[in-house]
This record gives sequence, C-alpha cells and structure tokens, in this order.
Amino acid sequence: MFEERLAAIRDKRVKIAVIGLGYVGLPVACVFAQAGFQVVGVERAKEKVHQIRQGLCPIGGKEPGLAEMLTQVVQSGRLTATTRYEECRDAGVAIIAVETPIDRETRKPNYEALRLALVSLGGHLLRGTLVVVESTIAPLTMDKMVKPILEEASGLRAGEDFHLAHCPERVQPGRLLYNLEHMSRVIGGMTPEAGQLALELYRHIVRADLDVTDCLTAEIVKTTENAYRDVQIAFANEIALLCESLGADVWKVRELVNKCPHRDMHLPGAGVGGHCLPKDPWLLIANTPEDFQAHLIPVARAVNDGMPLHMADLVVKGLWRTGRDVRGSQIAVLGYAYLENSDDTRNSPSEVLVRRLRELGAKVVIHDPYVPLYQGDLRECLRGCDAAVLMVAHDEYRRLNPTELDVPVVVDGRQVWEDKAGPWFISLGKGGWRV
Ligand code: SAJ
Repeated sequence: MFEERLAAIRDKRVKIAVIGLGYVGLPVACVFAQAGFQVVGVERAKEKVHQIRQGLCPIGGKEPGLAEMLTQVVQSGRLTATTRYEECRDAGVAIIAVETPIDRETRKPNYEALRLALVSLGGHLLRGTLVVVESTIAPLTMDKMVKPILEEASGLRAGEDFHLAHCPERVQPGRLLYNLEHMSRVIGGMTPEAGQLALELYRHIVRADLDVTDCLTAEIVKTTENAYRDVQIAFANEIALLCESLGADVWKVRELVNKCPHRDMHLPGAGVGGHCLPKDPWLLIANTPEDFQAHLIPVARAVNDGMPLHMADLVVKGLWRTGRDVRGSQIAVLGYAYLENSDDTRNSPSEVLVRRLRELGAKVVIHDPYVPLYQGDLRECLRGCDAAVLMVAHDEYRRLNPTELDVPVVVDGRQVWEDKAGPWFISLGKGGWRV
C-alpha cells in the first residue's frame, strides 16, 4: 500500500483535496493543479466557491500570477471548488489549510475551524490517504488533537491505515505564489513513511529545501520563526520609543546599528498586524507545561500591541501643540490593511488606533487604496481634517508630500515621509519635535 501510494504521488495519479481556500489554501490548490494533479478545493464560504468556479480570484491586493493561474486551472478542469466534503471522498491526499486564530481574551488557540475540517474530512477518509496540515498550530496539536480526531471520525489508525504530516505554510501576502515555489519548507511526519510521502508530494511544487523531521519539531519551527520576528520588531519599537524620549532619530540609529556585523535591527512601526505575527507567538507557548514560564515572548507582544495606542498619543500631542483638542477633532487614518500594498486587514493595527481615537471623542475617517470599504479620493477624505495619521506604507502614500495633505497635523507611523516645512509633522521614533 505504501509503495503504491508513493508511486501514485510521484506520478500525479492521486487526487488532492485542499480544505480551506484562503491565502494559504487557494495558491496551494492552484499550484498543485498547475503541476498536473486533479485538485478539489473544499471551502465553507459559498460566495468564494462561486467566484472560484467562475475562474475569479477572491484574493485582492497585488498577487502576481495568482489570478491568471486560477483562471487557467479552473478552465482546464484541473481545479474544482465545492462546499461539500463528499467531493473529496476519492482523494489520496488531503491538505488542511484552515484558519487557526487566537482568542483575543485567553490568547489560547481557537481551533473551531480546524476541528470542523478534521471531523468532516474524517468522515470521508480513504485508507492510505496522506493528510497534511499546513495551518500553523501550537506544538503538540498534531499528536494530541489532529491524530485522535481523524482516528475517531474515520475509524482508521494513523500510521497504519492513513498517513499524517504537518507542513506549515510560509506564505506572505504579495508573494503567495513566489513563496510556494522558492521558500524552503519543513515537513513533520507522524511516521517516517508519512514524511516520505509528503516529501514526494511537495517535490512537485517546491524548488527549495524540503527538510523532513517529526511533527513536534515542525510545529515549533513554524511558530518560533514568527515569534523570533515579533521579538525583533518589538526591540526596534522599544528603541523607537527610547529615541523619542531622548530627542533622537531612531531611523538614523537603526541605520548605524545595522552597519555593525551580525546586527539586523528591524523596522519600528505603527504596529504589528496580519495572520502570523500577532498569533504565532501565542501558539508557540500555548501548550507548554506548568513548569515552563515564557517571559520575552509575551512582553514583545505587549510592546507591539502598544504601538497603535502610541500613535494615538502622538496625534493627541500634535493636536494639542496646535491648540486643538482631540475631542471633536476630525482625524484621517491612512491605511487600514496590516501590510503595505495588500488588502489584508486581519489584526490590523489601524483597527486599534481607530477604536482608541473614537474613545477619545474624535471623528475618524479612514482611507485605504486596497480595502474596498475605504477606497476613494484621498483629498476628499482629508477635507476638513485636523490631523492625518499614516499607518501603512502603501505606494500611493509614498508618492505624496505631507504638505499636499493640507491638514494641520501629520503623524507618520512608517517613516514614509520626510519632515517638510508645512504641517505640524511628527514621525514615530523621532523626538525633538519643533517646539
Ligand atoms: N512589521 C514591522 N516592522 C518590521 C516588519 C514588519 O512593524 O520590521 C509589521 C508589518 O507592518 C506588519 C506586521 O509587522 O503589520 C507583519 O509584517 P510581516 O512582514 O512579518 O508580514 P507577514 O505577517 O505577512 O509575515 C510573513 C510571515 N511569513 C510566513 O509566515 C511564511 C513571516 O514569517 C515572514 O517573516 C514575513 O512574512 C516576511 O518576512 O515578510
């Protein structure tokens, strides 16, 4: 059975089911279909399935090549989309790419979508199937949750009747297709055979290292690589706040620090959003035993979560310096996506800033060239505003000069603009504002 399955994957004779057609699953489904596999995408959102069936890409923002590839594989019949798990009954490979968010209060994983996917898939699991979880999960989840749920729902035994692996996604909005082909991947096999089958599968689409290991290592690697970045960003943000307090320029400090070998100070900014960094550090420490206490990881999260609130403080200071009260002021928030040139608003720092400014009694207007709800004429949005806050370094904003904004106070949270004579200009991380 194993050898036959290995040969079937090698020769692309297995049907692949991809469960969850979001930022992770949709590119994966397209690329495997493009590689010559028959692929069925199972997605709970009916409107997304409808769009995909028409060959239309439901993911906005700049995603080079994705929309074209989707149209091609749908028109060729290689990729089909459905809301029904029955349609993956004859799949020899199942890839699970559903969301695994963190509960905002408890900081614990919300596995509702993953649990539903596992139970639904389990009900249609074929003997010999390779199940790969691409979703980012807390260490020990494969062993303590994924395996038992699939066994219970299918009546089959992992390792004997079906194979289980964890190949964490490494997607980046704006480079979804590029990363899939060019970024190395970790493959955690529940058994050596599962690792080998997954290796054979991903060899069809990945042109970078495929590192086979065990499930626990793969779970820790993925969540650690993002916790590492989150801590690095938090350090940069702390130095930005320090420079503000001392009247220095963090951008100049960062430039000179990074000239020192083995230094790579990240970019201070208005906050850390997205589907990875705000949650993966919490996933990393979610299942640690009582006798382990994380210190650095939670503190780094607190520093980064505090940045949009600091942006609100800078706005209040700027208004005050120009004789205005935040209460009753009209403030334009420029950028609502979590990342430049993307339409992805998940865990957006701007959401925190907007809520805070409204709590302080300000009238807030939002602009974002990529987010449909907030597109429109920027100058119209700025008309009559007392302040403008730049939260996301979209290319459209980079092309502007702050004096063109024609508002009395400008706060730059991403070092996009230089301080030019004109509005009362505050840049995050730069102390010594004009008195
Ligand atoms: N950010 C900063 N300062 C920085 C870098 C980012 O404030 O120096 C902010 C961004 O504005 C954004 C958030 O952090 O709000 C996340 O930015 P990101 O560049 O980390 O983008 P993500 O969230 O899409 O992270 C992805 C992750 N990729 C995968 O999970 C495969 C992450 O591991 C990558 O390191 C990151 O892309 C990347 O390298 O671009």
